[in-house]
Amino acid sequence: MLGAVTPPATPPAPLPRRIAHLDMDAFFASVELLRYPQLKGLPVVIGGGRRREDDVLARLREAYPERDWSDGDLSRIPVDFFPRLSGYTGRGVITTATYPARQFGVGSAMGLMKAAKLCPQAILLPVDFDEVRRISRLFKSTILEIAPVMEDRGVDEVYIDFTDVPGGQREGGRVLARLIQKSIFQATGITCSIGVAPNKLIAKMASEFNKPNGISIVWPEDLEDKIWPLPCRKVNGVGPKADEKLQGYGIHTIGELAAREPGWLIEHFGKSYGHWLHEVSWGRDQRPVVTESEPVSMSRETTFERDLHAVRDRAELGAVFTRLCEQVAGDLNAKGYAGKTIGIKLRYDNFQSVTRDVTIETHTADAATIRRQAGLCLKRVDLSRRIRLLGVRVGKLVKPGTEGEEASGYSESHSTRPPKDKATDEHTDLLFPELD
Ligand code: DCP
Ligand code: MG
Repeated sequence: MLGAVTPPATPPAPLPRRIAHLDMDAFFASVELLRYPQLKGLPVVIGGGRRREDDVLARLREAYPERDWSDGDLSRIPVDFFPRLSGYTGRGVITTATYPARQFGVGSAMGLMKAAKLCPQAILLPVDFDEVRRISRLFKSTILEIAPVMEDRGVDEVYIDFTDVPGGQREGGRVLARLIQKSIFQATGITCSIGVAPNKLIAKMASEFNKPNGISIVWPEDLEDKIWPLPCRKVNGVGPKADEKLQGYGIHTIGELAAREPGWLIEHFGKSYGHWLHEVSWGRDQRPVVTESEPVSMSRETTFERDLHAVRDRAELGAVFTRLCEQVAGDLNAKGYAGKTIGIKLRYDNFQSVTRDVTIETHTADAATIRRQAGLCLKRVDLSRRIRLLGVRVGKLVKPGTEGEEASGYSESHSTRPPKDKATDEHTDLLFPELD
């Protein structure tokens, strides 16, 4: 017999990557249902402006002056008392809709007037950004107590690396996903959906498979069955333009994309995008879950109920402009940032957009300074046309105290309507009356 042999020390094999994507269900609408639980199960759409006070309560006090309605009474407001979509006129669009409303075919980015035709009985409520932010922070901190590697992807979604978290490998991540879902519901009262997959790319698609309040587990071997039948547009990174071009070549699904030679894709879509299309169609994505990202800019913008004119609507426009500057300053101060580049964005009645910006000597988070610089930017654009949208942005951000390092990450913006068109920068450089 040979003596006992000590096996050579080999490091344990790394666990297979399990990445989760979590997305809150009908987020802005769900936040409203916390305040008004009597609306659960009903079609509710969010859109048409920002909450200033509690509008419903104010109307209630007017209608029933003899009763003493207080904030605690919100959940007792009769359903009949809420504003309906029926008869809506204006240009608002839907920010989001509850699942019962979606059954009528209404959803994100649809005009409220069109939605009113499809579902006139839907209840229309404004967004409460403060509450949305509060719940957003709450659900993210709930996750961090359970799984420390989390990437913030915006107000209602995150990636979480399950790989090394206890329970993160059990049933492919289902056990941990269930725990997180339950904990978020206990903390916030809102449901979410989670996809767990070998990487971010597939996890992002998977979180949509079982919405609302669902969990989907995707294994590498599910590529053919679960991913290839999906339209190319489901890939995060294939936008409407790329999709149109793919369709032009008869490529409608991810499977059809995977069937193309990488060389062909590179020839038609360029080296980098073509190669990327090939990789994603085969479900490959090595991007890590990045735990910290810093905003590069903060902005606020608003679309007017009616197009405004710089001279004729000077007072109104001036007030909105000042307010936007104050809001951006508020956002900066709330998060402890200051910025050096101050810019404006305008969209004219013909949907053409222009942007202008200026970089100043020292970083600022001061509303009056932002207002002054943004006002100078405004002098550099054509103000003879009617204006549909106005926005203010502060960029080149730093966190005072964390010396010099400029942030390199995402842009944080708040819009009272979904953004989308890309700004075009024309240099008209005309001098027009100052707005004040
Ligand atoms: N949102 C917005 N403008 C958009 C899209 C979304 O202001 N163009 C807001 C409203 C949503 C929230 O962001 O409530 C989250 O966006 P989602 O796309 O995740 O949509 P929901 O959470 O509302 O619905 P779902 O259940 O499909 O995730
Ligand atoms: Mg969501």
